[in-house]
Amino acid sequence: MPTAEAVSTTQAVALAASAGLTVTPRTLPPWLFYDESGSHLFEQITALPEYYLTRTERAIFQANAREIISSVLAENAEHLTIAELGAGTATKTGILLRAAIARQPELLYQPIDVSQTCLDEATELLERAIPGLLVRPQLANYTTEPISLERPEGARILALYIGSSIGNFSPEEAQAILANLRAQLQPGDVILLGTDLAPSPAKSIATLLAAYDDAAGVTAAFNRNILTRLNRDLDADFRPECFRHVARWSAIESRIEMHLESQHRQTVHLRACDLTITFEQGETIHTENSYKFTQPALAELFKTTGYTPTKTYHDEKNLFAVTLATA
Ligand code: AVI
Repeated sequence: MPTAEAVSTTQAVALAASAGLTVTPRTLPPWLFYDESGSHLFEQITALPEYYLTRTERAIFQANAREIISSVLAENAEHLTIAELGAGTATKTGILLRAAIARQPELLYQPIDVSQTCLDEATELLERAIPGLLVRPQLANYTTEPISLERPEGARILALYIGSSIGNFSPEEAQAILANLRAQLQPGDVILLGTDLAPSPAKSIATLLAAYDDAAGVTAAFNRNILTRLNRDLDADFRPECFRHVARWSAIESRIEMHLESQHRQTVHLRACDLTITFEQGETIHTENSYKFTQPALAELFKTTGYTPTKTYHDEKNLFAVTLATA
Protein backbone atom coordinates (compact mmCIF):
# COMPACT_ATOMS: atom_id res chain seq x y z
CA MET A 1 0.00 0.00 0.00
CA PRO A 2 1.35 3.50 -0.81
CA THR A 3 2.33 5.61 2.22
CA ALA A 4 0.31 8.71 3.24
CA GLU A 5 3.27 10.85 2.09
CA ALA A 6 3.25 9.23 -1.36
CA VAL A 7 -0.52 9.70 -1.68
CA SER A 8 -0.37 13.40 -0.83
CA THR A 9 2.58 13.92 -3.21
CA THR A 10 0.63 12.25 -6.00
CA GLN A 11 -2.32 14.51 -5.26
CA ALA A 12 -0.07 17.55 -5.45
CA VAL A 13 1.33 16.30 -8.79
CA ALA A 14 -2.22 15.82 -10.11
CA LEU A 15 -3.25 19.32 -9.00
CA ALA A 16 -0.15 20.93 -10.50
CA ALA A 17 -0.51 19.08 -13.81
CA SER A 18 -4.22 19.76 -14.24
CA ALA A 19 -3.79 23.45 -13.34
CA GLY A 20 -0.72 23.99 -15.55
CA LEU A 21 -1.55 21.92 -18.61
CA THR A 22 -5.08 23.22 -19.15
CA VAL A 23 -4.05 26.88 -19.57
CA THR A 24 -2.18 28.73 -22.31
CA PRO A 25 0.78 28.92 -22.28
CA ARG A 26 1.06 25.52 -20.67
CA THR A 27 3.31 25.27 -17.61
CA LEU A 28 4.55 22.74 -15.08
CA PRO A 29 6.18 23.78 -11.78
CA PRO A 30 9.91 22.95 -11.47
CA TRP A 31 9.51 21.04 -8.18
CA LEU A 32 8.15 18.23 -10.36
CA PHE A 33 11.70 17.68 -11.69
CA TYR A 34 12.93 16.24 -8.43
CA ASP A 35 11.73 12.67 -8.24
CA GLU A 36 14.42 10.05 -7.68
CA SER A 37 15.76 10.03 -11.24
CA GLY A 38 15.35 13.81 -11.62
CA SER A 39 17.41 14.38 -8.46
CA HIS A 40 20.03 12.01 -9.81
CA LEU A 41 20.08 13.86 -13.16
CA PHE A 42 20.46 17.17 -11.32
CA GLU A 43 23.48 15.76 -9.47
CA GLN A 44 24.96 14.92 -12.88
CA ILE A 45 24.20 18.44 -14.16
CA THR A 46 26.20 19.97 -11.31
CA ALA A 47 29.31 18.14 -12.55
CA LEU A 48 28.93 19.07 -16.25
CA PRO A 49 31.66 21.20 -17.85
CA GLU A 50 29.05 23.72 -19.07
CA TYR A 51 27.26 24.04 -15.72
CA TYR A 52 29.71 26.41 -14.04
CA LEU A 53 27.38 27.37 -11.16
CA THR A 54 28.13 24.62 -8.63
CA ARG A 55 31.89 24.46 -9.02
CA THR A 56 32.20 28.26 -9.10
CA GLU A 57 30.26 28.68 -5.88
CA ARG A 58 32.24 25.85 -4.28
CA ALA A 59 35.51 27.58 -5.24
CA ILE A 60 34.24 30.85 -3.73
CA PHE A 61 33.49 29.02 -0.46
CA GLN A 62 36.88 27.30 -0.50
CA ALA A 63 38.68 30.61 -0.94
CA ASN A 64 36.62 32.59 1.58
CA ALA A 65 35.06 30.28 4.19
CA ARG A 66 37.35 31.44 7.02
CA GLU A 67 36.70 35.09 6.30
CA ILE A 68 32.94 34.49 6.02
CA ILE A 69 32.80 32.79 9.42
CA SER A 70 35.04 35.44 11.00
CA SER A 71 32.81 38.22 9.77
CA VAL A 72 29.77 36.59 11.42
CA LEU A 73 31.70 36.16 14.67
CA ALA A 74 32.97 39.75 14.67
CA GLU A 75 31.74 42.29 17.19
CA ASN A 76 31.71 40.20 20.38
CA ALA A 77 29.69 37.25 19.08
CA GLU A 78 31.19 34.15 20.62
CA HIS A 79 29.51 31.47 18.66
CA LEU A 80 27.13 30.81 15.80
CA THR A 81 24.63 28.33 14.50
CA ILE A 82 24.24 27.67 10.78
CA ALA A 83 20.81 27.22 9.19
CA GLU A 84 20.22 26.38 5.55
CA LEU A 85 17.15 26.80 3.34
CA GLY A 86 16.67 24.09 0.72
CA ALA A 87 19.70 22.24 2.03
CA GLY A 88 19.35 19.18 -0.22
CA THR A 89 22.24 16.86 0.57
CA ALA A 90 24.33 19.86 1.69
CA THR A 91 27.47 18.85 -0.16
CA LYS A 92 29.00 22.33 -0.54
CA THR A 93 27.91 23.35 2.95
CA GLY A 94 30.58 21.12 4.50
CA ILE A 95 33.21 23.73 3.60
CA LEU A 96 31.47 26.38 5.72
CA LEU A 97 30.63 23.95 8.52
CA ARG A 98 34.30 22.93 8.82
CA ALA A 99 35.41 26.57 8.91
CA ALA A 100 32.93 27.23 11.73
CA ILE A 101 34.00 24.15 13.70
CA ALA A 102 37.57 25.47 13.56
CA ARG A 103 36.34 28.47 15.61
CA GLN A 104 34.13 26.71 18.16
CA PRO A 105 34.15 23.14 19.49
CA GLU A 106 30.48 22.44 18.76
CA LEU A 107 28.19 23.66 16.02
CA LEU A 108 24.45 23.34 15.57
CA TYR A 109 23.50 22.97 11.90
CA GLN A 110 19.81 23.32 10.97
CA PRO A 111 19.08 22.19 7.40
CA ILE A 112 15.54 22.84 6.15
CA ASP A 113 14.23 20.94 3.16
CA VAL A 114 11.08 19.39 1.70
CA SER A 115 12.80 16.07 1.14
CA GLN A 116 13.11 13.74 4.14
CA THR A 117 15.48 11.53 2.15
CA CYS A 118 17.88 14.44 1.52
CA LEU A 119 17.73 15.50 5.17
CA ASP A 120 18.46 11.98 6.41
CA GLU A 121 21.35 11.63 3.99
CA ALA A 122 22.84 15.02 4.94
CA THR A 123 22.49 14.31 8.67
CA GLU A 124 24.19 10.95 8.50
CA LEU A 125 26.96 12.04 6.20
CA LEU A 126 27.83 15.31 7.93
CA GLU A 127 27.63 14.08 11.52
CA ARG A 128 29.97 11.23 10.61
CA ALA A 129 32.39 13.47 8.70
CA ILE A 130 32.57 16.48 11.04
CA PRO A 131 33.20 15.81 14.75
CA GLY A 132 31.46 18.37 16.97
CA LEU A 133 28.65 18.92 14.51
CA LEU A 134 25.09 18.49 15.73
CA VAL A 135 22.58 18.34 12.87
CA ARG A 136 18.96 19.20 13.63
CA PRO A 137 17.03 18.78 10.37
CA GLN A 138 13.65 20.39 9.76
CA LEU A 139 11.19 19.03 7.21
CA ALA A 140 9.39 22.11 5.88
CA ASN A 141 8.42 23.88 2.71
CA TYR A 142 10.16 27.19 3.43
CA THR A 143 8.49 28.77 0.36
CA THR A 144 4.99 28.54 1.84
CA GLU A 145 5.30 27.71 5.55
CA PRO A 146 6.79 29.85 8.30
CA ILE A 147 10.08 28.39 9.53
CA SER A 148 11.39 28.36 13.06
CA LEU A 149 15.09 28.47 13.84
CA GLU A 150 16.72 27.45 17.05
CA ARG A 151 19.15 29.86 18.69
CA PRO A 152 21.54 28.45 21.29
CA GLU A 153 22.06 30.96 24.12
CA GLY A 154 23.89 34.03 22.81
CA ALA A 155 24.55 32.59 19.35
CA ARG A 156 24.41 34.42 16.03
CA ILE A 157 22.55 32.79 13.17
CA LEU A 158 24.24 32.42 9.80
CA ALA A 159 21.48 31.51 7.34
CA LEU A 160 22.55 29.99 4.03
CA TYR A 161 20.51 30.18 0.87
CA ILE A 162 22.99 29.03 -1.72
CA GLY A 163 23.27 27.20 -5.03
CA SER A 164 21.27 29.84 -6.95
CA SER A 165 18.14 28.21 -5.53
CA ILE A 166 16.51 31.63 -5.20
CA GLY A 167 16.77 31.96 -8.98
CA ASN A 168 14.05 29.36 -9.51
CA PHE A 169 11.44 31.65 -7.92
CA SER A 170 9.66 34.69 -9.31
CA PRO A 171 10.79 38.07 -7.91
CA GLU A 172 7.68 38.16 -5.69
CA GLU A 173 8.29 34.64 -4.37
CA ALA A 174 11.99 35.41 -3.81
CA GLN A 175 11.03 38.45 -1.73
CA ALA A 176 8.55 36.40 0.32
CA ILE A 177 11.18 33.71 1.03
CA LEU A 178 13.78 36.23 2.21
CA ALA A 179 11.20 38.11 4.28
CA ASN A 180 10.02 34.83 5.86
CA LEU A 181 13.61 34.10 6.85
CA ARG A 182 14.16 37.68 8.06
CA ALA A 183 11.32 37.23 10.55
CA GLN A 184 13.46 34.59 12.33
CA LEU A 185 16.58 36.72 12.49
CA GLN A 186 17.80 39.38 14.91
CA PRO A 187 20.09 42.34 14.29
CA GLY A 188 23.61 41.01 13.78
CA ASP A 189 22.46 37.71 12.25
CA VAL A 190 23.65 37.15 8.71
CA ILE A 191 22.38 35.67 5.46
CA LEU A 192 24.69 34.23 2.82
CA LEU A 193 22.99 34.23 -0.57
CA GLY A 194 24.40 32.46 -3.64
CA THR A 195 23.15 33.91 -6.94
CA ASP A 196 24.00 33.40 -10.56
CA LEU A 197 24.87 36.62 -12.39
CA ALA A 198 23.24 38.17 -15.45
CA PRO A 199 25.20 38.44 -18.71
CA SER A 200 27.81 41.19 -18.72
CA PRO A 201 30.84 42.13 -20.82
CA ALA A 202 32.62 39.39 -18.85
CA LYS A 203 29.85 36.79 -19.20
CA SER A 204 28.25 35.94 -22.52
CA ILE A 205 24.69 34.82 -23.14
CA ALA A 206 26.24 31.78 -24.88
CA THR A 207 27.90 30.76 -21.59
CA LEU A 208 24.53 30.93 -19.86
CA LEU A 209 22.68 29.05 -22.58
CA ALA A 210 25.28 26.27 -22.69
CA ALA A 211 24.83 25.75 -18.94
CA TYR A 212 21.16 24.92 -19.61
CA ASP A 213 21.63 23.01 -22.87
CA ASP A 214 24.75 20.90 -22.46
CA ALA A 215 26.37 18.91 -25.24
CA ALA A 216 25.83 15.55 -23.51
CA GLY A 217 22.08 16.17 -23.27
CA VAL A 218 21.83 15.72 -19.50
CA THR A 219 19.76 18.89 -19.03
CA ALA A 220 17.48 17.79 -21.87
CA ALA A 221 16.96 14.45 -20.10
CA PHE A 222 16.33 16.32 -16.82
CA ASN A 223 13.69 18.47 -18.52
CA ARG A 224 11.98 15.53 -20.26
CA ASN A 225 12.01 13.50 -17.05
CA ILE A 226 9.14 15.69 -15.85
CA LEU A 227 6.95 13.94 -18.48
CA THR A 228 8.19 10.50 -17.44
CA ARG A 229 7.18 11.41 -13.90
CA LEU A 230 3.68 12.37 -15.02
CA ASN A 231 3.42 9.05 -16.88
CA ARG A 232 4.23 7.18 -13.68
CA ASP A 233 2.39 9.30 -11.11
CA LEU A 234 -0.71 10.11 -13.17
CA ASP A 235 -0.97 7.09 -15.43
CA ALA A 236 -0.28 9.35 -18.43
CA ASP A 237 1.04 8.43 -21.88
CA PHE A 238 3.45 11.23 -22.79
CA ARG A 239 6.16 10.23 -25.24
CA PRO A 240 9.02 12.34 -23.82
CA GLU A 241 11.12 11.79 -26.96
CA CYS A 242 8.45 13.68 -28.94
CA PHE A 243 9.17 16.86 -26.97
CA ARG A 244 12.29 18.93 -27.67
CA HIS A 245 14.27 20.52 -24.84
CA VAL A 246 14.48 24.29 -25.32
CA ALA A 247 16.56 26.73 -23.23
CA ARG A 248 16.01 30.46 -23.91
CA TRP A 249 17.45 33.65 -22.52
CA SER A 250 14.86 36.33 -21.74
CA ALA A 251 16.63 39.68 -21.40
CA ILE A 252 13.41 41.39 -20.29
CA GLU A 253 12.91 39.03 -17.36
CA SER A 254 16.65 38.44 -16.81
CA ARG A 255 16.12 34.70 -16.75
CA ILE A 256 16.86 31.45 -18.52
CA GLU A 257 13.63 29.67 -19.39
CA MET A 258 13.30 25.97 -20.02
CA HIS A 259 10.50 24.65 -22.20
CA LEU A 260 9.44 21.37 -23.78
CA GLU A 261 8.31 21.80 -27.38
CA SER A 262 5.93 19.36 -29.02
CA GLN A 263 7.57 18.01 -32.19
CA HIS A 264 4.27 17.32 -33.92
CA ARG A 265 0.54 17.36 -33.20
CA GLN A 266 -0.08 14.78 -30.49
CA THR A 267 -2.71 13.80 -27.96
CA VAL A 268 -1.85 12.80 -24.40
CA HIS A 269 -4.05 11.19 -21.77
CA LEU A 270 -3.55 11.77 -18.05
CA ARG A 271 -5.82 9.03 -16.83
CA ALA A 272 -5.50 9.77 -13.08
CA CYS A 273 -6.79 13.32 -13.74
CA ASP A 274 -9.32 12.29 -16.34
CA LEU A 275 -7.66 14.72 -18.78
CA THR A 276 -6.98 14.52 -22.51
CA ILE A 277 -4.76 17.19 -24.02
CA THR A 278 -3.84 17.84 -27.64
CA PHE A 279 -0.51 19.57 -28.27
CA GLU A 280 -0.09 21.34 -31.59
CA GLN A 281 3.24 21.11 -33.39
CA GLY A 282 5.57 23.70 -31.80
CA GLU A 283 3.38 24.16 -28.72
CA THR A 284 5.43 24.39 -25.53
CA ILE A 285 5.25 23.54 -21.86
CA HIS A 286 7.18 26.06 -19.74
CA THR A 287 8.95 24.03 -17.04
CA GLU A 288 11.46 26.33 -15.32
CA ASN A 289 12.77 29.85 -14.85
CA SER A 290 16.26 30.50 -13.58
CA TYR A 291 16.68 34.19 -12.75
CA LYS A 292 20.08 35.83 -13.15
CA PHE A 293 20.94 38.89 -11.07
CA THR A 294 22.71 42.19 -11.59
CA GLN A 295 24.31 43.94 -8.60
CA PRO A 296 21.58 46.64 -8.52
CA ALA A 297 18.84 43.98 -8.62
CA LEU A 298 20.48 42.18 -5.69
CA ALA A 299 20.82 45.41 -3.74
CA GLU A 300 17.13 46.13 -4.28
CA LEU A 301 16.11 42.60 -3.23
CA PHE A 302 18.05 42.93 0.04
CA LYS A 303 16.69 46.40 0.70
CA THR A 304 13.04 45.46 0.24
CA THR A 305 13.38 42.39 2.47
CA GLY A 306 15.21 44.09 5.37
CA TYR A 307 18.87 43.16 4.94
CA THR A 308 22.03 45.24 4.54
CA PRO A 309 24.62 43.71 2.20
CA THR A 310 28.12 43.88 3.66
CA LYS A 311 30.32 41.95 1.26
CA THR A 312 30.06 40.24 -2.11
CA TYR A 313 32.45 37.51 -3.23
CA HIS A 314 32.91 36.77 -6.95
CA ASP A 315 34.90 34.33 -8.98
CA GLU A 316 37.55 35.76 -11.29
CA LYS A 317 35.28 35.62 -14.32
CA ASN A 318 32.37 37.31 -12.57
CA LEU A 319 30.03 34.41 -13.27
CA PHE A 320 28.58 33.93 -9.81
CA ALA A 321 28.12 35.97 -6.62
CA VAL A 322 27.99 35.03 -2.96
CA THR A 323 26.70 37.93 -0.86
CA LEU A 324 26.80 38.41 2.91
CA ALA A 325 24.05 40.63 4.29
CA THR A 326 23.13 41.45 7.88
CA ALA A 327 19.64 41.43 9.30
C1 AVI B 1 18.38 24.08 -8.78
N1 AVI B 1 18.59 25.22 -9.66
C2 AVI B 1 19.37 26.26 -9.01
C3 AVI B 1 19.09 24.87 -11.00
C4 AVI B 1 19.27 26.13 -11.87
O1 AVI B 1 20.37 26.33 -12.35
O2 AVI B 1 18.32 26.91 -12.01
C5 AVI B 1 18.15 23.89 -11.70
C6 AVI B 1 18.60 23.56 -13.09
N2 AVI B 1 17.83 23.54 -14.14
C7 AVI B 1 18.52 23.20 -15.20
N3 AVI B 1 19.76 23.01 -14.84
C8 AVI B 1 19.84 23.20 -13.51
